[in-house]
Amino acid sequence: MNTGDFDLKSYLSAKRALIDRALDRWLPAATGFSAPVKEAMRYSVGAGGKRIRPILILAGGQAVRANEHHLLPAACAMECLHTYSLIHDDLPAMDNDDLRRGKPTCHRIFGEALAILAGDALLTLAFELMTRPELTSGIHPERINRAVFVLAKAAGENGMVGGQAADILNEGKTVEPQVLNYIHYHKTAALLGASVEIGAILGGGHEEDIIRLRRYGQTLGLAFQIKDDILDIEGDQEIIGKPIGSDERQKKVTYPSVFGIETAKAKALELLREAISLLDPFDHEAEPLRAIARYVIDRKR
Ligand code: GRG
Repeated sequence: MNTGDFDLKSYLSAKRALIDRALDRWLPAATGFSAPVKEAMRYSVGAGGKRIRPILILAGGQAVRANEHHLLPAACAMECLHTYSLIHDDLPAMDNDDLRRGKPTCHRIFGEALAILAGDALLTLAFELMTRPELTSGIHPERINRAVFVLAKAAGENGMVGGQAADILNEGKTVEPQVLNYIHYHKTAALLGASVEIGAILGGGHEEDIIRLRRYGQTLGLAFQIKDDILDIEGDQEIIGKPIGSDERQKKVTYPSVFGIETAKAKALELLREAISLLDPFDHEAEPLRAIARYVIDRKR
């Protein structure tokens, strides 16, 4: 069922506020002998960002009628893990970027060593939040175990790290479409897919719902990355918060570079339709996921 009158703007701002408050509560205070690393963690997490992955955890859970309190630690864990990947991606050894989320990158403010450590600490904090006893009481241990497995697999060499490695190794090369698909699915879609799936797992969803929501998340994730490639060509630098044209400068493999911009736009729309149709068996509880799918394609940043 698609009511079409879902107020996504209010939904997103309410969920962002909820997630931001929880992140502030669970990120370590910048005190003690390692204070600067904690300050760097807080700086990068607090630099803004759409919070799309944690919101997908909440929305994936809502589709299976979850108790939202059970999902909040995992939502924050996902944002910590995502922020680690951005900090490391910006390092001189990788993209060597000066700006992220409209602000100087972590290593530009805190130096390379602390930026690496802040990324490492955010990655490990993610798994701590997923399993911290006082945050997980009320969730069946098997569900926690499964959610941690999904997160680890999507983040590691089977997922985002594998995609990032293939991306770096293929810079400047002419690649087959299968390589492009590998990069996009692993670098981006894995974590977005895992977000929806983790929401469904921790929310107590049935097996067929979990599988369907995972497929929705992966399809949406691929659309998200193609839209990201398009924004890097046609987006507004002020709105995006970093210079456009960086993919071309770094000779990255992207959908527009392999297939052309019009085919890339058509592909993104096709994926949007596919993602929304995967939600057909769900009723109004999946309305946020439907609206988020449309937002992913319409977004300006
Ligand atoms: C360093 C292991 C490692 C991985 C890096 C996230 C990533 C993988 C690279 C960043 C470069 C990039 C364009 C990746 C594709 C995924 C993506 C679009 C990330 C940006 O995510 P958004 O748009 O960012 O959700 P915000 O700032 O809104 O959170």
